[in-house]
Amino acid sequence: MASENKFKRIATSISPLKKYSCLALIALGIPAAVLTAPSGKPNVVIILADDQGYADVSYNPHHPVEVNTPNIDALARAGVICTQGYVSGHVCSPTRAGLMTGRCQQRSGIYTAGQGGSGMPLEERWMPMHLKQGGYVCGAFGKWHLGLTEEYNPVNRGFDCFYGFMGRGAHDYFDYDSDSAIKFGGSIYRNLEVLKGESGYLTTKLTQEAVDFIHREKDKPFFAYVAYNAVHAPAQAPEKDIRKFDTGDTTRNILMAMLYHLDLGVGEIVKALKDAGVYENTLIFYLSDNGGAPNMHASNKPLRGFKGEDFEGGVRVPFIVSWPEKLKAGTVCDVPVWSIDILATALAAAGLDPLPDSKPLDGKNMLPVLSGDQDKLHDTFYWSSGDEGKWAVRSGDWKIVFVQGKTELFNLTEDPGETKNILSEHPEKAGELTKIYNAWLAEMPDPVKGSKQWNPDHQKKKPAKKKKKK
Ligand SMILES: [Ca+2]
Repeated sequence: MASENKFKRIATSISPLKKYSCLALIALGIPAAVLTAPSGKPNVVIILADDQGYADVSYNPHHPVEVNTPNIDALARAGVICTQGYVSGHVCSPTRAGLMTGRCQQRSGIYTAGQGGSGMPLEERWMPMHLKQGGYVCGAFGKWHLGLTEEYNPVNRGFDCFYGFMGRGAHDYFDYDSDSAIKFGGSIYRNLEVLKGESGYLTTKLTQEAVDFIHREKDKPFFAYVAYNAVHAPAQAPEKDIRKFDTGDTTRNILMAMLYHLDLGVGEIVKALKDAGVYENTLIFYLSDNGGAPNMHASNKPLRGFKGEDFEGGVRVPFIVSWPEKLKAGTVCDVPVWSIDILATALAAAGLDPLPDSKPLDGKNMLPVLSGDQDKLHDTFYWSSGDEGKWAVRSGDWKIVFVQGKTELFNLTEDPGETKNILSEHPEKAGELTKIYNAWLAEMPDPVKGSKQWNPDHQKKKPAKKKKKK
């Protein structure tokens, strides 16, 4: 794939010895990931951006000229760029539900943002609960979007501390008290307490809270979940930063100023890890929760579509994994992985099993593919927003995308931009993928809420199969 070759050239120019050393180790039968002796359980940091476009990061060779993310690029150079890193949802809340449970969020009855935002089932085992077996101190910062009321607060779901907002997708970046009615993000909390009179640019504030946590907990293994609402709408940034950009598009200028602060935050978090002396043994994941949003004039080049769609632009995102003590810097991983693998990967890195009473994970440990020891992780990837009428399946090079009655089929290796619908040339492949989807869907429960929107006869009627024939 041309785009990935470009990624590869960038990474190779950064670390020309990486490929040689990895191949040499494999030839000797030594997995690269066991090169260095562990120095205790790694810290785990997830930096989750919101609605960041695939090309709105300057390590991507397709990035528009105005995009400049030196700190995210530095993190990429220090670790592994996953060129085919997916999220399990095409909007905010479903991806977060899958990330926190390591399972397809549909298994928790969450297909849409409204369902996840109303509260993920409490019986699920959440990522911090698993990590606490290993003595991890767990902090959540930023956007939650997995339930509005106290029982869903992160401190009641396994986290030891929380600074951020519980509510729906958006939050004002300057006026923290503007939305106490929870029309969107709601109040700012510290743990269970609603804060009043907080001030400052919210992205900067979240960074500071995460940095304070790292310094405070540096002597223990810790898990920091830093879920920025940047660069989600509303389009707001300090005026002086907006003026740095002159794209001819006011919204895009603001987006770039928001991205500037997000990138600064990544730099501050990495600096805090280094200052605290824990950077080398910290496993950092950087990704966006879904593709770039059209209303923010994001760029997902060269991919098709945006947030809210199952085309690649909606679900393939900037995705970096860094663990200096274990993973070679300057590596590119073209093996498809997805966000629900993060939990299994963190547990494997920590030498922990999932909690004995948790349901089976769908995610898998990514470390063997990140280190080059393994060239495949999953046979199939699924996306479904239930009765919103959108679903997709990727299996190998093939991907089928169904949108409200229209089916398209692509070969992603030949056509990563999903420009050519080859359904009529390969009807048997479309049938095969539809069958795979229907079998998967039949395993999934009804949604947690919004049953009126759900077709109660979906399994009996098999709408996906019927619609395929149109
Ligand atoms: Ca989002």
